[in-house]
Amino acid sequence: MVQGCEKAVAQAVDCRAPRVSYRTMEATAALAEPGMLAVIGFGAGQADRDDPRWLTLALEPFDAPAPLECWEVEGEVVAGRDGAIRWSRGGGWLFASISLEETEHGGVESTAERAYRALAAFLAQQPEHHVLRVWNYLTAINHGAGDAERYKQFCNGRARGMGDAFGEGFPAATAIGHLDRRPLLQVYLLAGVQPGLRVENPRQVSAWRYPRQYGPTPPSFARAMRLPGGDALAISGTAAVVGHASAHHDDLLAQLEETLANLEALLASAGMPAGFDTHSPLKAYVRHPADARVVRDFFRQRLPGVPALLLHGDICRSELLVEIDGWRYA
Ligand code: 3EB
Repeated sequence: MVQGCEKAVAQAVDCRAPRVSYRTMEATAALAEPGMLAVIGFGAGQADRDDPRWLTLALEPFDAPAPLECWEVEGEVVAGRDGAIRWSRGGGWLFASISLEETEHGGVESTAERAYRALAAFLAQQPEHHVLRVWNYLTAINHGAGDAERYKQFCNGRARGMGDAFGEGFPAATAIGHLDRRPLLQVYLLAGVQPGLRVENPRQVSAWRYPRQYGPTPPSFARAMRLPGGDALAISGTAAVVGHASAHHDDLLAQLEETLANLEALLASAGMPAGFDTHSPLKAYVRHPADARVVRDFFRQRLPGVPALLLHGDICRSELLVEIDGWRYA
């Protein structure tokens, strides 16, 4: 196993980025496919499984049946557990996930710190220790006023837990509220044997430079990450934020257009081909279920052919109605 990783290090420039796709199939069949690094299921309808490559997220999909998200790599995949962390590796890439109940760790801030400390300690031991992309899903993200809002507490704990493992700069990220009643924090990530290239959006203030009004700890993420090898862009959660301000309060269509403008600016800034295609899977997190139809129509009209997964989720600022993240392959 270690030998395989060293080989991956030597060949990393040629490493093909994991390919992410949405597929309607059985989890057992997906997990049996060669090179399957991770399979993600959405919503309460998904059963738990022993396989560390399997992750069920507490985000309800608007589609039935919902597809699975599949991450495929070139090369042999091995998987295991390390304490609360479930991991898999293959082809120079590492998938790691951790799900913690807040009730066992004393609130969202200390749970976030715990989760990131555990991930950082684990990553420090791995050849694939360059964190490229992180997803965070937490309960009741907008609950609480001012600095006591749970998202802001999450940002405090995340920053404290990150430590040196994230010292080379922040990864691309998403942070979304799920509606499961359990106070559950789910964090998962993609890391690699080589660092990626951080990308910022010229239309937006970098999140780590947000002014104080957004909380005591600015959010720790890059707007996007070009994966080592250059053939894939991991796009962070992107919303109708211009400069540092939320645009178009209470106007869903205007927020969608602004979000798309942000996504296009990000592609240009990353040196990726313009536009999204049939291999560029995107997720839309939609705050109000009644808005899902409008979001679906927007994708059909403005992003035709793009695989889109719509999930019920709360965006980290209560005035934002929708957020989009995903992948663009060169
Ligand atoms: C924004 O632009 C919207 O805290 O990890 C987007 C992506 C957002 C990631 C995070 C937050 C995060 O600020 C919110």
